[in-house]
Amino acid sequence: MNSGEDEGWDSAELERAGALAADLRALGGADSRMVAVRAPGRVNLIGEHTDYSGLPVLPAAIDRSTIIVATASPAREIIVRNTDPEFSARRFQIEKAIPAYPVGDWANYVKAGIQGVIDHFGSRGLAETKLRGATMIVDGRVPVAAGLSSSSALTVAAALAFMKLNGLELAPLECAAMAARSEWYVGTRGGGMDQAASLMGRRDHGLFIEFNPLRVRAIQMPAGAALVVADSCEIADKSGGVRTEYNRRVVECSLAARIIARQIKLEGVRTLGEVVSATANWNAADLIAILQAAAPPRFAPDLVDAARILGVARDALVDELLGAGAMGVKLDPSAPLEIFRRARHVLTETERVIRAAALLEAGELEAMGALMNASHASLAEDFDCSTARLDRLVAAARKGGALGARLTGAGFGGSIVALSRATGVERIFDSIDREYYAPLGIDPHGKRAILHAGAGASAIDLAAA
Ligand code: NG1
Repeated sequence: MNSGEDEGWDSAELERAGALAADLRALGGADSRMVAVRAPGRVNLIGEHTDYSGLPVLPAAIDRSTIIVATASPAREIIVRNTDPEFSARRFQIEKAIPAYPVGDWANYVKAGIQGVIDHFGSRGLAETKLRGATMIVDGRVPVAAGLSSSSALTVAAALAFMKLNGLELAPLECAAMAARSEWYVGTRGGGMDQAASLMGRRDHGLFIEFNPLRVRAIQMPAGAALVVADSCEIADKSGGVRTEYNRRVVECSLAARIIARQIKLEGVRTLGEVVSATANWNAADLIAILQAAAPPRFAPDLVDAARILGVARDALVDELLGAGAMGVKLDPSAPLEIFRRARHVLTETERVIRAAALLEAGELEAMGALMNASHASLAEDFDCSTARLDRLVAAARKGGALGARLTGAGFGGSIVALSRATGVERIFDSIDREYYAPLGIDPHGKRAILHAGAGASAIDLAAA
């Protein structure tokens, strides 16, 4: 999070903020203090479905942002409007535990950001009754449901706006850790990649992000490299079936970690990341072989067999893995829990991420592209989160000369990212227009673009009058 005046803001964003401020003033009641926050979306270069295992990722913040302009209000409530008429205005009270709107409501991400601030500062002794309310206008320009993290951009922007109006500050890494957890509010057990990328982005840099503790190393994008993002226009609806699929994978990865840990006599392990950090000179092949020798490749979702193999009581395992109440994970009772293939993806992907960081640093674009291709294959075959359409789009990008292409984000729809030389972008566009968009009758305009790595979120003061 940058707080310097205009830091990270381009002129178009400052103009957007100015227009939102005028709208807010026109609504009346603008307090003497008005703030503007920008929070970017992100594209993930490589390291997919590794963050919630506490394993590294390599995304970049993008030059598409959500902006919130907000003013403090004396009432202890949040009034939030959206410039997109599809999202109607919402009003809610600031409480210790803010009740969520029905699943799928856009403003749950605003609530998530604000609840995260209430929890974080509440645990440090600041009562929520001391927090001021706000009137906010949101203007989101990160494509929605496209795998570019519009949800985290909104969560981060809401949290920062609320903090800034209340005079609260956090170091960027602390803020990223807070925001990562706050998005659990909407029911997805995500890792911290999106929020960290949105907060810690750096212009023209990829971000090698490690977890527990959160660490970020910015890596300069090689000169002459271009990142092409193309939207499959297949909606990855994170509030519907995709959430169930996503959360199931979180459970599958944790089960795999527990089984490996039991074999190699590690206590208290919950994630593959903990297995990796406790194993000197680890490599994916060895850990996968241990898993394969210890357990069948899949378990029934009732967890009876899994508990037996782990030597624990089934009820305790259910509680630990699925949680309870509204935040509890619901498993599809007809879908087995895939342990072996999920772990194979996560562990080999981790090796790819570590190599990719070194390759990006060395400007080795061909080799980096090959890793992106391998990542996509692993996501499709082992993680089962690609779709026929994503596969076609990836193939079309490669046919157009991309050095590498893969789905980006959670998958099940959404976007792909392709690595190219700047000079090769037009050929990639031609290929995906011809091979993917034209047969589907989709106008490609605005659906595929070059994205630039951009600066992380920041908040600035605006004059209220
Ligand atoms: P998107 O693509 O924003 O749904 C999700 C998670 C990430 C990460 C990726 C898969 C959230 C907010 N984001 O991203 O943490 O796990 O999937 O790599 O849950």
